[in-house]
Amino acid sequence: MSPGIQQVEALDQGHSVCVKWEDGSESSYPCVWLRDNCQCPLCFLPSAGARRLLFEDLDVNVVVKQVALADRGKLSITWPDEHTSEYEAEWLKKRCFSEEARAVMQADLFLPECQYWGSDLQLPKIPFEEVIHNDESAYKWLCTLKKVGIVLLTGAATRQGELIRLGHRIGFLRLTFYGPTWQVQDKADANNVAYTTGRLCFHTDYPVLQHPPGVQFLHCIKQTAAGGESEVVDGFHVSNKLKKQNPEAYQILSSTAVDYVDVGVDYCDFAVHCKQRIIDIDSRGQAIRINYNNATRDTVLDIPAEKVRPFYAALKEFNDLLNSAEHKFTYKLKPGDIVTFDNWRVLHGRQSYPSCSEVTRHLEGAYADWDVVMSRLRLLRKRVLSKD
Ligand code: OGA
Ligand code: NM2
Ligand code: ZN
Ligand code: ZN
Repeated sequence: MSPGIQQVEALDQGHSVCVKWEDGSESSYPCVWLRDNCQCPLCFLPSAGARRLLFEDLDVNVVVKQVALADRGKLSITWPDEHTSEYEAEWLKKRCFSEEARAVMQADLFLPECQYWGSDLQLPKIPFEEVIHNDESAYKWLCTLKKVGIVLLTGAATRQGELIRLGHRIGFLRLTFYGPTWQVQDKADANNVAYTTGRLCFHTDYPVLQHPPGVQFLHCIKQTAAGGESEVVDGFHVSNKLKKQNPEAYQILSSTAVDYVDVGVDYCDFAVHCKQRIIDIDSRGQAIRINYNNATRDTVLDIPAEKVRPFYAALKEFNDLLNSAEHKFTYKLKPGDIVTFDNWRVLHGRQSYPSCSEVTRHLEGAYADWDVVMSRLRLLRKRVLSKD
């Protein structure tokens, strides 16, 4: 239970309102924000949870005419044009502008907690059918996927279509040029290196798309006896290491726009080009997305000739760190396993396997966007936590 309001007063010549809470703390709210967020039916459409008020109709210099503590402990404001607004204590408390309160709210919305790992990874495992049928299991799956970046779902049927079911569980899958789901197997005239028996070095999928898929699912339907092992590495952990050990390489990889290309035919014909920084960073210099697939990195390299060797040297440093025994985790998918991972964070690869006239290895793959996955996670959290 959050504390009630004890007292309210206008401050700053009516430009802000100070709320004194029953627990002794205080919060100050700028009036322009209060007017902008009036919850009355003229200003807010509850059925959409959205603002009706037009920005044109907001006076950004607005001051209060009168503030009062209304019935049931609400903040009540009368504005100079006689419009009135009421704000509930709990609603205000959550939106307090203090640094601590904002940090709590942001953590609650975006779950930024990140557990780094290396070769010591304890691969989290959950039975697939539990995730499909049980909300607690699905919630645990998505929380772990967000925090650790990888979860193995076990015991799925060894036929195509299980990822479609998983897609329905979260909402919907991300359609790409390779189809709603796609079959990873050795193919004649392969339109992607993934569709051969060759080794795939550490990569993230689809950096050629402006908004690469956030989450990837790989369902093992058939596994070869020899070879075909999977490898994963925590790209955020390795990026942090690179930043410490070789700041210059980190600077180059986080600032150079690299061209990617993918031209061919699959779900439909495509000619996709995009520029991405291999280590995408936020305003604090922290890695937020790895965009690295050596196979689709374009032959076109849009940097001055004198920057080419330093770029390759930087990429070599990163690639070596990814492949160090300390960082990579190796495992082999069994039929019925579905590996689910953060394609913005975790780089994956596979060992080569013998080519054969018949199909000896078959994975079905699919993508989802983080928006859809996080949306389902928040809804499951609400349902699961309101049960107890
Ligand atoms: C892919 C891929 C992994 C595997 O299809 O992009 O990384 O184990 N496949 O075949
Ligand atoms: N597949 C597996 O970036 C890529 O080309 C990743 C995508 C073919 C859907 C491979
Ligand atoms: Zn209003
Ligand atoms: Zn891949």
